[in-house]
Amino acid sequence: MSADLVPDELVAWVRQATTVTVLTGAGMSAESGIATFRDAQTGLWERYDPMQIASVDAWLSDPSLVYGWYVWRVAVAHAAAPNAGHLALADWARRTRVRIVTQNVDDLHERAGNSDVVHLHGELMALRCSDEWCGAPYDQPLPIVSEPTERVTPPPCSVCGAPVRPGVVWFGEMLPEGAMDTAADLVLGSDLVLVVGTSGIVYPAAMLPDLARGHGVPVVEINPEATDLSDRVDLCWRTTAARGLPLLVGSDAPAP
Ligand code: BJW
Ligand code: ZN
Repeated sequence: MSADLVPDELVAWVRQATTVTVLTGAGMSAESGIATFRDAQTGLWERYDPMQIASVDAWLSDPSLVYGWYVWRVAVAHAAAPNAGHLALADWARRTRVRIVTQNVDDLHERAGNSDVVHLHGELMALRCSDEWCGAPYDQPLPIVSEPTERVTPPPCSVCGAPVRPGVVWFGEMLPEGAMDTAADLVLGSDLVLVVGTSGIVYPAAMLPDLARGHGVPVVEINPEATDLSDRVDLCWRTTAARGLPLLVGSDAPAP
């Protein structure tokens, strides 16, 4: 199947669909220069053990290493721009009901112009107090960090003095309240679900394609590589987000 030709079956689904949900993962932002988690060589997790850094245990045992890594990632995300895939989804949303459910903690969908975005794993820019009873947001300027391993002592919360933490969801933590229920409702209320740039190994997000299919909603994977989900979708299109999505959205464009 050609990466530059939208599969016929997908064109038909896209043209018939009035409501689409797009589930995105790190591969969605790869062509914006934000490294994925698990891709060989480029993945952050080739250099750092994810369980060590993106985890509650790491936060508790070495908060300045964890905080410094996230401050660095905030700067990387700030410097990045939405790619052609993000822009195509925003364009599509101007004429079709397109809702985004993302595992990404960057804000590239919003910056591309999508307002209907559910963040399952939190948001990089939404730092907050680590005391769960306080949870006050933190909006002070962040220090400049040029290396991912530079340590930064988390500042104290201005309300209760507890350390400020990244606004993301680590393994073993609950997803933001209501996020999974909203995502499930969106998927079940769709005529088509696209799964873009995720390895499909992190739950409960990886349940959403199964939920859709179980209710007869066609699910299409857009990813240059096979994933854990590939055998559980209706169609796999082996292309990248920035190449495939503009072609797909173009196939649904109104006649001139
Ligand atoms: C391209 C491309 C291009 C490359 N174009 N594509 C049920 C069963 C089994 C386990 C569990 C379960 N329920 C819960 C668990 C435990 C755990 C879990 O899933 N573990 C698995 C590892 C087994 N889940 C949790 O703990 C979750 N919490 C929870 O369930 O709470 C309830 C609970 C609490 C306590 C006890 C029990 C239950 C929380 C999960 C939080 C995940 N957090 C992270 C870090 C976020 C912060 C941060 O950014 O630092 O989220 S981990 C990391 O993985 C991040 C991502 O959002 C997530 C998914 O990764 P993603 O997006 O798929 O990226 P990659 O790198 O894996 O894949 C990239 C893909 O892109 C590849 O396929 C490439 O081919 C492709 N690609 N270029 C398109 N240009
Ligand atoms: Zn506080």
